Amino acid sequence: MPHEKTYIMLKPDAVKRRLIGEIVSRIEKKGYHITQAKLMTLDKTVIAEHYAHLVDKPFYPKLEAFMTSGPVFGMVVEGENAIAGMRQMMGPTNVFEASPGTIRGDYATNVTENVIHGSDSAENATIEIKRFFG
Ligand code: IDP
Ligand code: MG
Repeated sequence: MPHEKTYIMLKPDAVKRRLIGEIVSRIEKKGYHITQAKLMTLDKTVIAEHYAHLVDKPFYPKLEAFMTSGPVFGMVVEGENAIAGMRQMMGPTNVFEASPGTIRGDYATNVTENVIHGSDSAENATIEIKRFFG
């Protein structure tokens, strides 16, 4: 399995609910390394870039308001097969399909406010790490 870097972001709901420690702990216990991390408050411009595939969706205004509502905790997470491995730990986008044991399955009850973002491909991981860590 390839050694990969992925961009993981704990969304404003996770930060407000003081779940940073608990989720970071799960990522570390899995065996991944957190090699960069920071709290940041995102503006509408960067959210529109990050969610460019969703800007035309009817729920986008709600997503934009949510993602700019407070600080997020961005991380670079590294390890073997880290991109797909983190997506598996996160659970699916739709929280109602997320099994207990996944991060979304354990902590989220809302489709928009679903606690965590993770890159979905190697190409996007590179773009997102550059976007948020330069
Ligand atoms: P992902 O976060 O699992 O990669 P994406 O399709 O990239 O899923 O969607 C980005 C984010 O947009 C989701 O995590 C969620 O916060 C929000 N979102 C996606 N689909 C919906 C929807 O149908 N209704 C409301 N919010 C949505
Ligand atoms: Mg996505």
